[in-house]
Amino acid sequence: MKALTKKFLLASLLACVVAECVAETRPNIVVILADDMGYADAGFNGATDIRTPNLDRLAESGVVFTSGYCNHPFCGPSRAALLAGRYQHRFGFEHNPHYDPGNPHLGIDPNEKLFPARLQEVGYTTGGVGKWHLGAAAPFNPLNRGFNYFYGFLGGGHDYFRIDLSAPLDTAYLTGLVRNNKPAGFEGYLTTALSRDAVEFIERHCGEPFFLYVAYNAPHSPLQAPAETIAKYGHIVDEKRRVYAAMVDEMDRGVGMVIDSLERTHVRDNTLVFFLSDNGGPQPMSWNPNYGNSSSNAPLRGGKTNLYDGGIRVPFVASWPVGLPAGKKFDQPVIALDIARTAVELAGGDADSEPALEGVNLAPFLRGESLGKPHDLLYWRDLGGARWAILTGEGTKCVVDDPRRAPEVYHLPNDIGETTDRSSEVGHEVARLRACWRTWDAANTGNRIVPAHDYQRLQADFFQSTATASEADWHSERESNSRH
Ligand SMILES: [Ca+2]
Repeated sequence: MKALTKKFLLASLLACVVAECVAETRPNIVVILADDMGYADAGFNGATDIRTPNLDRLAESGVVFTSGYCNHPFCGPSRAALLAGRYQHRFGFEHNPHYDPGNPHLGIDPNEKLFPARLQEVGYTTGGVGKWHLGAAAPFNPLNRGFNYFYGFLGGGHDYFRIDLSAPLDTAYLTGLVRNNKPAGFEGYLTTALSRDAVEFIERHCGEPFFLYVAYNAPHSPLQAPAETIAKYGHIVDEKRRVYAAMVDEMDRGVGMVIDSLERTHVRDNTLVFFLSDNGGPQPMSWNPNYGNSSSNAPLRGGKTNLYDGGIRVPFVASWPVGLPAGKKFDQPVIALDIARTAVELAGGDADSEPALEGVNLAPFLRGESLGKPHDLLYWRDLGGARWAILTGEGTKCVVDDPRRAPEVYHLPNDIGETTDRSSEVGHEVARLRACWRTWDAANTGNRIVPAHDYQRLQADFFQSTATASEADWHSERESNSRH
């Protein structure tokens, strides 16, 4: 037995030596996604009433994107673009899918190769933790779409303290969690449980190149946080914001757990960590003054669902100690789908096989090796193109947020709050940018995701009217047959 142990130790030692000789130079990749977090609600973006020491530590160790954008002003489509590395309209993902594990047609196009699958091809072990929201049936399951491991929930959100398996199936926020497709639960506060699982993934895979997607549902509604954390924010008068602050605080603590585990396992220096929100913070609306989570997007205009910057410009950081400068701000526009190309190219993977990734590898720009700007033009689309926006690399933005209104033009570097519409002065610019947007849109396809509320209505219509009619037909046919 002793001899065997010695043999084992010797083999382990040799394995370590060999591993040292062929030291991995490709970075590990960690993408941490917040949900509905306001642009102004991180310390590195100026928050003073909410404390985010771990996000700030991450920001100080890397690059803060002051003009970092997500691809859509709400959850599902934004995540689809992030993971596909392509504009989500290329494959018809323009709405939030309703949670329906029995519907194999409601989710991200099976022909899209998500970027973790491209990392798997070059030897990365890939894990996902948290919110999925890209379809709940088998064709859309993370394990079938490039992830070796997934722990979390497949719908668009979750209660932070409980699971209720007796709740109706479409009550996605109370579903059980899954770990590699097996039923799972969570202990305590969900954000912490997800963070703990992310840490365990890192501890299991720190000896090999890995990719980890930590998709928090925080600080998305429901507004729930541990009482003791809410108590830390007694200085915030607004009760909703007090809870929201505690949710951000808990998420920040989770980010700290993830960073600490990278340090503890000695892989922090060669791990590229992205942090961003999937869309801007939701704000009260004239027709729904209670809407929102009391987030702040200041000084941006609007919030979640808007194509003004409050809906799409988000807290956004990249940190890779051995590969990127530290303590830098990058002001030129970048977008969430850049993450996929950056990760795949740094991993030595294939970013160009069809469907090719559309983003830009940001690393050379952040190191100052590539001069100029990463993007000439960025695009957004909603409601099949009735709402749209286009942004130039210089920060001129043309936007139709309300389909009933004419395109507006803002120059963001000197009007970050989109207060002064310059469209009447620069009519030629409106025409040019609209033409550019149409050229981009020509390669898009129609939306294939039935919006959640429409989906419920269609189901209700089907069962309440169509089914009643078919039942009547069935019985009348039976009666008629029995008479013959
Ligand atoms: Ca969201």
